[in-house]
Amino acid sequence: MSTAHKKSDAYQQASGGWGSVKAVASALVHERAPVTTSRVLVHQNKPGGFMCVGCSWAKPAHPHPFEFCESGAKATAWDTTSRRVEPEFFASHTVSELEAWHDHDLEEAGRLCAPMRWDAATDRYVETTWEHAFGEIGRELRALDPDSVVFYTSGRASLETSYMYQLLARMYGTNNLPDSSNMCHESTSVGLKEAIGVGVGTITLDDFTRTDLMFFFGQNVGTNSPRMLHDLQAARERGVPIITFNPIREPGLVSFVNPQSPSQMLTPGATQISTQYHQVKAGGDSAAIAGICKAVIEADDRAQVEGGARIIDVAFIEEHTTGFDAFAAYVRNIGWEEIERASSLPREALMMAADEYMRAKAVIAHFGMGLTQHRMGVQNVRMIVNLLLLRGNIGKPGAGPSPIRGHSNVQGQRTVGITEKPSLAPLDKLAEQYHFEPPRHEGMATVDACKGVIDGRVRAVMQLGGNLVRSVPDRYAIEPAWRKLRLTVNVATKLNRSHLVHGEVSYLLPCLSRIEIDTRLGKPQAVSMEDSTGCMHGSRGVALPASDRLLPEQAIVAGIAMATLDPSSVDWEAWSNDYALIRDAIAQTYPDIFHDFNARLWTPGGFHRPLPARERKWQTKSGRAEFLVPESLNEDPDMPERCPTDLRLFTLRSDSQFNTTIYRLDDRFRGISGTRMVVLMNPADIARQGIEAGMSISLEAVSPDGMKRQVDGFRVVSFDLPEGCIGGYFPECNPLIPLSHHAKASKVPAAKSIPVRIVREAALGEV
Ligand SMILES: Nc1nc2c(c(=O)[nH]1)N[C@H]1C(S)=C(S)[C@@H](COP(=O)(O)OP(=O)(O)OC[C@H]3O[C@@H](n4cnc5c(=O)[nH]c(N)nc54)[C@H](O)[C@@H]3O)O[C@H]1N2
Ligand SMILES: Nc1nc2c(c(=O)[nH]1)N[C@H]1C(S)=C(S)[C@@H](COP(=O)(O)OP(=O)(O)OC[C@H]3O[C@@H](n4cnc5c(=O)[nH]c(N)nc54)[C@H](O)[C@@H]3O)O[C@H]1N2
Ligand SMILES: [Mo]
Repeated sequence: MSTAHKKSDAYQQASGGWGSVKAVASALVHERAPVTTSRVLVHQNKPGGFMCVGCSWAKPAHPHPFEFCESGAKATAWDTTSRRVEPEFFASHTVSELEAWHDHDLEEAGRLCAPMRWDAATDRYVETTWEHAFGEIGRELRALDPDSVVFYTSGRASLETSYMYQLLARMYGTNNLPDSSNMCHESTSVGLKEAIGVGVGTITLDDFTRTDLMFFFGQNVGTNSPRMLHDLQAARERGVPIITFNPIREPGLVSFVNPQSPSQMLTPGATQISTQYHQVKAGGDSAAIAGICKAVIEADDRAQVEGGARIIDVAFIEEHTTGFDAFAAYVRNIGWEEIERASSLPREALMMAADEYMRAKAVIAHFGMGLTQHRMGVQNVRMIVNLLLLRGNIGKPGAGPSPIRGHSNVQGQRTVGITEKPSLAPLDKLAEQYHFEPPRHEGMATVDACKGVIDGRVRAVMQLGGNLVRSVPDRYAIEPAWRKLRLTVNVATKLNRSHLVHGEVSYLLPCLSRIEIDTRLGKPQAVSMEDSTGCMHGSRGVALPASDRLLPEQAIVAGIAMATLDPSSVDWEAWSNDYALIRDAIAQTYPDIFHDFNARLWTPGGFHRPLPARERKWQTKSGRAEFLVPESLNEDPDMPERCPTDLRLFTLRSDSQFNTTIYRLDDRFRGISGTRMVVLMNPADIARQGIEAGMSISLEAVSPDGMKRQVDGFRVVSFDLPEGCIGGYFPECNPLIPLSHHAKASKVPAAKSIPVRIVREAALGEV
């Protein structure tokens, strides 16, 4: 399975353990986090406390004494920092001057404290009042065509804020409601919806105790959802095998030391996480899964000939699915050479995975960005469903697809109407509840919004969180276009690049973090979110607000709504002062999911949304679960013939970042320190390119449109990954992704398979 070359300083220990405890402590010290931060951490993910701002992994009904992980603790420390960006900070730095700062330094400057308006005469953000800010934003919005305005949400905002925000956009007149999901698990939302009738995973934490095999495709649990390691560890202790597909041997997927288990901390007792580890080529998952399915179908064919017990679940397939015959014929037909070439895995490895699969009675398939951020991202998700359907692994205890979501409420935002697709929002219901005619035409997803900014159709961008100029593709085209916008409004906690690349009129509106105490008219308020397993949780802040001039997101959305919309049937002001009223409104719009919302808000472990697929009810076009014949096993079938030295770049997160927020330049687990300007390469590729480890190179995108996309100053690092694909960091590599290079159907930028070539510095000099 791929080469065994190991970088000398790569992390050789299990994830978690003392390294993790040390990293938490140093994050607290580094942030000069007040003593209270360590007290704050005790309430993280606890009933009655706050839900972590890190990832969206499930929160158990009976939490561990410290229900947080290294990443979550860093995220908390980052928000509860003692550093402040007061108006004086902006008085002493022009925006042009701040543009020269490193992204890390911008955020590290501290929490934003007061509403600010950009002043063209001095090129500075100057303090303003909330009243003035809402008034001008309202006037600007009223003067614009609603379809030229984009309302972006990064997946952190609560269910309450998100519901208000989509209502504001629709009452204003647009479905332009892209969110971070458009760059993330939208391939899942599209693929699962088509295949099984719900766009989300079907498992809950309870299924972990009943499963007897788990697959892990393209997700880096050790850094991106580490609390899940507890659940994986418990399953491993019951003897449940875990089969992982990932181009890189991620330490968190190899083994784990539980920092909360004294016996594991004091003895060398790491739990082995993956029992099989397959270093699939980036973009090779459809092929790998096709190989496993082929082995299963052929074993079943043999069983029929020999009169043995059937391998596939015949009764389930007959009663619940459609498209099986065509899919079975397809996998019987494809050759192993094609599967091996497209996955970079030998047949024996896939047979080994298939053998384990055929033995297991209840199987969960976890997956992340390694699957969704590809041209064939939706197909990859459908292939997971194909695999599960073969043995009836959906809608029974211990089994099902498990997309591991990113931002802490990204799934919930979609649930309460943040979507550009009118078919996914209950427009009739909204019309009836609020007496207005919602727009019925499709709005812009994130890549459409970016295209709109470039071609001038978009005139204003509101960002409820996020850092779009860094997180989207094609930065070199995006930034100059962004500066031509009429209006940019950023609701944020910390300063980032998107606040500096601004429109003619620009506002920076600082909000409370979910970790902070939110009191309205003397009454403490709580918010809510949905985790990756479809459970809804209440969350109450415990830390003192960073400044007395902050407003909660709910009040900011209400302020903009009141200044923009004609008097409406919504009492925005009442909502912004009592979030229980917003929950009542949500319950009225979505009674199946949110009935008795306020009464159920603090259900231990959250209350679960009904998911028809869990009950084997399929809300698909055919009324059954649907097998799909894949279009192609190649990661990018439309890409014209490539030159043999071209490579496929996949972009990664380090253990010291949260998306565009970079905490530190190190990546402890992968043994990289002091810089993120690296490219991870197989030694054979290094030799083939005629370069050497340690050398500085440039990367150039192989662009379909002939536009030049290049990034410079990347150091070559020899690394254990399959030939033909290379790794680099997000967002440093984003200028290389053409905006058009996205998943078919879901439009998720194909950030895990960017066609690139290496440009040597010498060659650069010659140009
Ligand atoms: N600490 C921390 N936590 C986070 C985040 C963060 O930035 N920092 N971000 C949050 C967000 S928004 C999200 S979406 C999630 C993201 O969490 P993940 O889904 O884990 O996303 P990535 O870190 O982008 O990388 C995914 C993994 O896929 C592998 N991979 C790359 N290409 C392929 C491929 O073609 N096939 C397969 N099988 N594997 C591949 C990579 O080696 C990597 O291990 O994490 C969330 N949690
Ligand atoms: N190349 C490449 N590109 C990618 C990815 C990749 O793997 N590779 N991943 C994609 C994915 S999965 C995602 S989710 C996107 C993320 O893209 P975005 O949503 O654009 O970015 P974030 O970095 O999550 O947003 C960070 C900012 O949010 C603000 N913020 C933090 N907390 C709060 C809060 O409580 N309220 C408000 N209002 N603001 C807050 C802070 O100001 C912070 O600077 O990036 C995508 N881009
Ligand atoms: Mo994400």
